[in-house]
Amino acid sequence: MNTTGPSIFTKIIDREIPADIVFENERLIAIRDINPQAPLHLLVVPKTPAFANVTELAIGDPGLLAEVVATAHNLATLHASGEYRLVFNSGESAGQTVFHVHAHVLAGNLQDHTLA
Ligand code: IU
Repeated sequence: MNTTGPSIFTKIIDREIPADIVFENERLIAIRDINPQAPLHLLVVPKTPAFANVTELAIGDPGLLAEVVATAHNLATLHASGEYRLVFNSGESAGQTVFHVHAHVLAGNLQDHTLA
């Protein structure tokens, strides 16, 4: 649970700060990462702030996690070849900086890239 006020993603969902939004429905939003680590680097973000990381999401709403994965596939197909890497940083020591669950969707010539 987020106890430090609205996350950067909630502010994007609420249109309080700008983002390049590539997909949105009632439950999810997808944006281009402002600091791309691959030719295609999207973030798929559940709108609810209830889950800080993928473990909480998997336990609390597995259907929503499945929707994140399906959306990642659809967007990688629309914006790249359809092949993609899905990354969930979980915890500060793993590189997580925003504690509102989000999937990194990376695509395009990733052979030389380390994990995002
Ligand atoms: P992380 O897994 O919590 O480290 O991912 C957070 C991502 O959010 C990171 O890749 C940032 O570049 C990205 N991001 C963004 O796309 N737009 C923003 O306004 C901010 C961060 I702040």
